[in-house]
Amino acid sequence: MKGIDKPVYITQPLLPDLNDLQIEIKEIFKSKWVTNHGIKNNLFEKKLKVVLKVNNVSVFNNGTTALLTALKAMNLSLGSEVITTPFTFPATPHCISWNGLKPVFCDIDPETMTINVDKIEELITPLTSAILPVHVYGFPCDVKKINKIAKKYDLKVIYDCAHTFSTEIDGKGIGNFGDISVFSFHATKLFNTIEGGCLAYNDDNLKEKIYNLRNFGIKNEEEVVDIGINGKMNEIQASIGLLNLELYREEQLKRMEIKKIYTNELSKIKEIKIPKMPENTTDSLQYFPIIIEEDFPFTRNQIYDEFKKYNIFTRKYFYPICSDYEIYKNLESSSVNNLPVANNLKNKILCLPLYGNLDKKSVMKICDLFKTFYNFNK
Ligand code: T4K
Repeated sequence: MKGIDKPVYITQPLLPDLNDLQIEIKEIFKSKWVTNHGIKNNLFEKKLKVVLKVNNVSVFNNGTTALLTALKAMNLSLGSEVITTPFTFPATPHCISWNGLKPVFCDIDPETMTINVDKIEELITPLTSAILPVHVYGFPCDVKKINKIAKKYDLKVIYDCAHTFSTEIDGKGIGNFGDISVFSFHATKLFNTIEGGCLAYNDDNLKEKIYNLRNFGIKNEEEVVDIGINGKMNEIQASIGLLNLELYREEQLKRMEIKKIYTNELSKIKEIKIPKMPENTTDSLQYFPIIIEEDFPFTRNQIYDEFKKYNIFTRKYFYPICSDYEIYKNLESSSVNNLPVANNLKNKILCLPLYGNLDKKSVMKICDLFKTFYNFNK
């Protein structure tokens, strides 16, 4: 079978029309106010509140500084433990560690691939201060159960919503669960500002604290009241956000069509499992992960390598898992015995290309290649 002429990557950034961006940039240049809580930032936050259906939004220069700040804003005791998932991007446990806290890895649910809520309580110790679950690939965590556990043990909940822009559970924005939620607007995300992110939270009392933390802890010209960071989004990033807010819905519709083709074609192969979104949840369409079962003729790694020969670049998100990293592997919670599901899934998971501009011919090519691999020995 012939390969594809141009490389097909896991994603392609959603970019606004260059002429529209030029108009925005002209305005910014004219104003001479290019960063530090400018007009575009304020407008962007206002619009995001509506889209995310939350009371407060604070934008950041990337998702990682937003997550660092979210943890800092929770006032967790230094050295305390934060229960999280190993099945995530390194930023999640790294932000815990950068705050002088200890990540404690909890296994994942085999269906949703998010933190296994039935395993959280056994990891709680007198040192536990928070839970940091991740709505991985867009699949929501069991927010009700997490809330119940948090209440019972008086723990803070910080949600990593990097993959769930615009997701709703029973019509409620995904940023409404837990104490605070973190979104990433990186170029690889459905909705992006090239680099960027935000915090969403309903507690109005957090607003001033987060505002200060995002800007070195500066309250005013003569008072520095907190150990802050430089997390500010610049005005060009905010402009891209404003323009992309007009475009992301259409991008989602296009992705939905691609997902339909993948699902129709690949569900014919029973050795390929396609995780299902719960009925009460809208899909952000951030990623399209599939699970290559053991009885498929090719392993996940073989498929990944084969695709490369055809100019198709799938991704093994998330392999290795965070508990495999040299820096975390000696933690007690990193033992394979503690994380059997995550350790099994890391060798079977494969994310397929998903972006609006991906042409149907390439999608069919990917599906046909799977069928060729499947029939290889037949
Ligand atoms: N929490 C979670 C659960 C996350 O997934 C992430 C980020 C974060 C927190 C932290 O948020 P940020 O601080 O990043 O806002 C990418 C992204 O860099 C990262 O944002 C994302 N998660 C992660 C899942 O994916 P890589 O190492 O896979 O990126 P890279 O450079 O290999 O890009 C992937 C593909 O995307 C490329 O092969 C081609 C395409 N691409 C990429 C870029 C940057 C483009 O077509 N154009 C581009 O400009 O991490």
